[in-house]
Amino acid sequence: MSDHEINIQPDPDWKDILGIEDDLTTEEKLVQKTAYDYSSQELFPRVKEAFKNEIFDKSIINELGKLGLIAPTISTKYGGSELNNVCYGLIAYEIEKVDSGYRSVMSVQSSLVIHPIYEFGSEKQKSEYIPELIKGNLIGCFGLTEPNHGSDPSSMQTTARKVDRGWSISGTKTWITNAPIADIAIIWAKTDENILRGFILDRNKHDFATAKIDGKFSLRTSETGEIHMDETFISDDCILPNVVGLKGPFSCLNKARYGIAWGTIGSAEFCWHSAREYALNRNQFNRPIASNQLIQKDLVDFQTQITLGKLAVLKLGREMDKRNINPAAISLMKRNNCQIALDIARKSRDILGGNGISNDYHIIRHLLNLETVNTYEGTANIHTLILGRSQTGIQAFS
Ligand code: TGC
Ligand code: FAD
Repeated sequence: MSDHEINIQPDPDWKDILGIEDDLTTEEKLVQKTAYDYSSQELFPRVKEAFKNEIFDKSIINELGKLGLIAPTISTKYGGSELNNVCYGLIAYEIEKVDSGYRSVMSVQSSLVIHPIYEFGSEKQKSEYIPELIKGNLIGCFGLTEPNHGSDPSSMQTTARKVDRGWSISGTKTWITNAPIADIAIIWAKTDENILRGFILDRNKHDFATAKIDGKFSLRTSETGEIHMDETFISDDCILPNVVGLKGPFSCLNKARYGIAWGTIGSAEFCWHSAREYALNRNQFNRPIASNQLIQKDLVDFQTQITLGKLAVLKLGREMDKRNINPAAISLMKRNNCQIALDIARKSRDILGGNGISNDYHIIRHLLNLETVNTYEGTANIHTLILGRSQTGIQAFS
């Protein structure tokens, strides 16, 4: 290396070359700092062991609740903070910098459990459940996927049969985040008239079983399971009264997919920064591997993709705060940011060579997690077809 090269320092703004973070309001920066401090000080130190031993520490939900990091957009009437969608995105981004499994837990509780009760629930359901869910005193899960119906939930087999003073629910849901530890489950089922409805099942009141799915090689810090319902009786007041049809679960997915579009940028950014640091400190052929053009190209590709993905998801959040956005725009960002994050994690893993596969360096964990994130909440293919339909008007699913 020449003297000239040694004296050159990285630009101080290399992490955020477009100054995206300058576009955040004081409140947004404060929320981001709270999420960053918690994630780096409380989640990061536990993640290696949690991933290795496939453990979810339930106290994390309480900790998130205490800091106001669950469902921050909900009205103060039910214990929320009435923050905007950008704040919610920034929370997902900071938590997923540590681990997609932890972000998953926050997303499900916020977007897939609290959101449907808030939007579609009765006043009694809202006041009974939302304040406790926001504090993290209750844990919820969202049951849409079934063993034979994942990408196509419209064909689901779970039924809700009308009986005297209530409903009898039968069916199996699978791959359900939080199911084994959930106090309540939002279950989507078809009535005798073949109409999709949402129900709140409560572990204290209703009879249903949740078996844990062990041995995942991805999202090992979050619990996943099945939900079995065999003529589970629930009373009339457990139906979500204010929504009918697939737009119920899909509108919850809009919120969660938006959070994923932010979260995956956090995960990708962790991998980029780690790979850069490693490349600057790792010498081969008597010079840092960062001196090689091939390595620099990867780092520049990471910077470019992350900068564009972050700018676009911030724009999406700002639009969601202003108006009802076309859900295809959310598909665009979920699909894009999952794909770039996966690519960045794979290439960062490569930059770390053999060390890249060690849990000690975290990148392999991010890579394995992102395989799930790219699949759940609509696979990359499904979002491609949603976007294809949006611009051609032609439905290519079947
Ligand atoms: P389609 O005919 O397109 O629509 C049926 C009705 O739903 C409405 N709708 C939406 N409403 C709000 N937001 C959206 N994004 C919506 N998309 C559709 C639509 O307007 C229509 O309403 P109406 O009133 O006219 O009846 O339905 P389709 O059956 O053709 O759906 C096609 C497709 C493939 C897009 C859909 O099935 C799909 O998105 N599949 C992917 C399934 C999926 O994402 N599952 C996720 C399960 S939950 C999960 O993964 C949680 S992971 C949690 C974690 O740990 O983070
Ligand atoms: P399939 O639908 O069988 O798809 C298999 C493959 O075929 C995919 O590559 C897909 O893209 C492709 N494919 C399918 N149809 C088409 C088509 N028309 N054109 C082109 N390609 C197609 N679900 C919940 O309800 N709640 C949860 O909390 C939840 N948490 C999850 C947690 C984890 C760890 C995982 C792994 C999954 C979770 N899921 C959850 C389920 C998840 O949403 C589904 O796995 C996902 O929607 C895909 O469904 P599937 O696995 O049945 O795959």
